[in-house]
Amino acid sequence: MADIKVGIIMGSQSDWPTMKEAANILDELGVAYETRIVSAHRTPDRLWDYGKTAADRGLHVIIAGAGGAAHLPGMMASKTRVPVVGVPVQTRALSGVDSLYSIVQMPKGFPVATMAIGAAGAANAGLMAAGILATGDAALAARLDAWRDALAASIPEEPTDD
Ligand code: RP5
Repeated sequence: MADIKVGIIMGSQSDWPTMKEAANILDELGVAYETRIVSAHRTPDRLWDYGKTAADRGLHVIIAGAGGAAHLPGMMASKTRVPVVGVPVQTRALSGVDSLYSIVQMPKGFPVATMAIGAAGAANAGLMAAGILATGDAALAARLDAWRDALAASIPEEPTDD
């Protein structure tokens, strides 16, 4: 089994199309990860077990996405010292502002590194996790630098009408 240092967790199957953006980035960068559905409300015991065992299982970063009353990232941060990167999933009723506010306003002592709402936030969560791991992994650091350089190179200097 690959040495898995990143956990991608989400409150529901319905979050996966968003959270897959984080997984795609990690795939591009050659970072192994696990994926789990862990709902703060529907499967609280699963949340507790995941948080309780995360550090001992060798996880270095947890990417946690949820929508609406998005308590998963914050509760996970309460249960483990493993850094939690929160992704506010875009909801239909309130466009994800509810998710954002639920995740970002953590009390002092239990931080969640909160990303943007939706797909861009999930992709950035993947990049954030890779950046954290890259501080102790020179090969990954080189791959991440190359990824960033390629993105910069893909941006045209001038706009066109097409
Ligand atoms: C949250 O409720 C999940 O993270 C999801 O974003 C939202 C809706 O879940 P489903 O009703 O689609 O399962 O807990």
